[in-house]
Amino acid sequence: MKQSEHQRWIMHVDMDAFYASVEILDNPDLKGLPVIVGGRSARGVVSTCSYEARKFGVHSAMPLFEARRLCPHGVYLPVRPHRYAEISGKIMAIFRETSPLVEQLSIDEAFLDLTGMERLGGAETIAHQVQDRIQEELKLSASVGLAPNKFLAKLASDMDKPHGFVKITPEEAETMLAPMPVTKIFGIGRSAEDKLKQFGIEKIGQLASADVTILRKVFGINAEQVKRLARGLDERPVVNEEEAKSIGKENTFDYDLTDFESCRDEVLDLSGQVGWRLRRENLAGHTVTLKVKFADFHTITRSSTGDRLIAWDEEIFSLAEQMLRKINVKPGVRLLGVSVSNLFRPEDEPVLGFAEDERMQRRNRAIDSLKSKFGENIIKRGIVGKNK
Ligand code: TTP
Ligand code: MG
Repeated sequence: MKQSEHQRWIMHVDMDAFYASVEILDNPDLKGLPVIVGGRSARGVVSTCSYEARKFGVHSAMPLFEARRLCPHGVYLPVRPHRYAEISGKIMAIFRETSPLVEQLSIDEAFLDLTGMERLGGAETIAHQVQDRIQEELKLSASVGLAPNKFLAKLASDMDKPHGFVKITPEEAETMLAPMPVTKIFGIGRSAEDKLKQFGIEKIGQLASADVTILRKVFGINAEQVKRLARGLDERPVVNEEEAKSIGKENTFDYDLTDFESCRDEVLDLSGQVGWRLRRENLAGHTVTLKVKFADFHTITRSSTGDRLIAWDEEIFSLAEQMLRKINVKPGVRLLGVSVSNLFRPEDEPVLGFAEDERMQRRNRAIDSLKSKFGENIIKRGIVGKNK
């Protein structure tokens, strides 16, 4: 197959032991000690820990009591989300000074598109400069991956942690991927792994040369894309936040939800909140996205794009619910999110008046006026006829 038209260079940066590193930054006496950050919520799990603590087997999402058993001499600290967000802002500012195309993935990681920066020294030099600036200006350690696309760049940043710098060239990508387990491909979770195993596919190399008809049985319409990833090919662009603008709401639960009904109730409530925000800003969108974070932090998103503009609670909910129905929530859901993207600002009311159901419009308007008078929490939408 032909090589993609032009050579891109994508950088992925991921901070090392982020929360723990910030705690050590603010209290240098902790340097070199096993520092475990977590707690403060009802769940009592480890958020993250320093690399010294990882030697004892402590890791993210582990119950704190287990961490204390493995590492009784560790320094246990509560999370300070505002402080981490503040530092995260400074890191992202360095990225934005470096490239006009920055896509933040989470509090401590982002993609930067460094394509076409030869005049500024080339992608590799710039990537080193970013890593050095984080170290010198913020006194924090980051790991860097530099590669022709997002998939490889993210893989690379994780290959030599902490303070790694791994570059993958287009030529070496396929050979390097071949012996890796299929789960290294983002989106291949345990269930896909099990199904692939039934076809004798365990390594990325086998995936790359597998028959597409077999892959369709596991990945459906995404089969071709998975096969391309397995060959180290990925065309997804780095997307700036403004372009990715969406209106959404998520909710993290104190206890994992394990049944469809509870999840549906939450999705209904979230849909109402998102709908209200959309209408308040006089926006409507084409795409509804459902985000599900499971108890083990594995996160999936499902999107559904309609051909007409969506702004009413019921329409958002109906699409979100359809997507939820296809997801197995039994392993435990810790977070649900609903968002609407592909936003447009209808010029005037009639454009929004596409909904056939007059009653639905009246109901939404009535709720909106209550919410704007008394605040967002005055009404929580629920399934009619369900006993709580
Ligand atoms: P990660 O980048 O996954 O982890 P890390 O930065 O602590 O360590 P690494 O060097 O392996 O990248 O997550 C970033 C932060 O997100 C982490 O510092 C704390 C938070 N987090 C949680 O609160 N719970 C979790 O289960 C995970 C994985 C992360
Ligand atoms: Mg990190």
